[in-house]
Amino acid sequence: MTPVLRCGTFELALDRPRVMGILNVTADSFSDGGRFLPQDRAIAHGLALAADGADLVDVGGESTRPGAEPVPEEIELARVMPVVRALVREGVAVSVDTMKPEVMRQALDAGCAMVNDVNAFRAGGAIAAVAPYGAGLCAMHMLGTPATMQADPRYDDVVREVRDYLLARARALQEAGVARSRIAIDPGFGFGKSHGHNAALLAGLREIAAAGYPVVAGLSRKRMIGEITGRPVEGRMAGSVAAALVAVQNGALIVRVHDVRETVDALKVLHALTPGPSPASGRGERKSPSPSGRGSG
Ligand code: HH2
Repeated sequence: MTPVLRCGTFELALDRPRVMGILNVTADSFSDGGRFLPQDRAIAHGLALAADGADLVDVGGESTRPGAEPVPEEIELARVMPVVRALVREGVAVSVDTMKPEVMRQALDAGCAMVNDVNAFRAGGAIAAVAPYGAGLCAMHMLGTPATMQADPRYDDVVREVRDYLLARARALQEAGVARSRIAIDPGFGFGKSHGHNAALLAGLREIAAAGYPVVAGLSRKRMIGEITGRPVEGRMAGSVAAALVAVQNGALIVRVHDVRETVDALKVLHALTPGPSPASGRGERKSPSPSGRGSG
């Protein structure tokens, strides 16, 4: 049977790698800060990502780049909610990238298909906010906070420590009644990791995937790509596409990317020319609609 990630009214069949398109409605994101702050532009870009083949469009209103300052809840809500509502209305499978329980709750009430939390639902009330809905949940590993995480990250065994942390967070969600089929995990490339840590995690991704939860990998345009290629953020597309392919070959089932069309094409070529995973294209299939996105949990 094909494994699926249950995402509210959508089901992502994981018989092939899936693509999550990044939509930052922020003033200061590292690669596109300010670009999609005007809401009409953000909505148009979200629709374009979906048309390019994004299975999920991940809407975030707070940058988590190293050194970023937290954004007040009202500002984050004002940034993301109109965009979330507009994209949901257009039938897009929307993910909300937030650490805040109230943003999670409002986005889920608006019909969000997934909550993507770089803080792995550690905020007080976060698990209680998401558990009653049927949406997908992505729990990511981060050492420290965005303000401090790159100061001097240290691990004894980065792959084992990140895997154990993610499994503990998945367990905490399941203990609150969240179905296993709703949970994805993400090692959090660049979140409290040196270049060596990121490289070790990419090489060891299969060990993390072996736990049985779908693995999300976000390498797009990140510093690691810049360090390898010597390119500034705006010149990292090819490097990012290559990194997405490596992640998929190492067991990632969802890649979080800025350049959706190029990544979808690359995954199609990977599939066509090598045995292994099927190409990523098209959108998540909608199952019988339940308008509020609430489900059995
Ligand atoms: N990376 C970023 C933000 N959210 N979520 C997951 N699951 N995995 C990631 O690797 C990840 C994430 C940071 O990238 P970006 O959104 O492009 O930048 P910023 O945080 O500056 O908005």
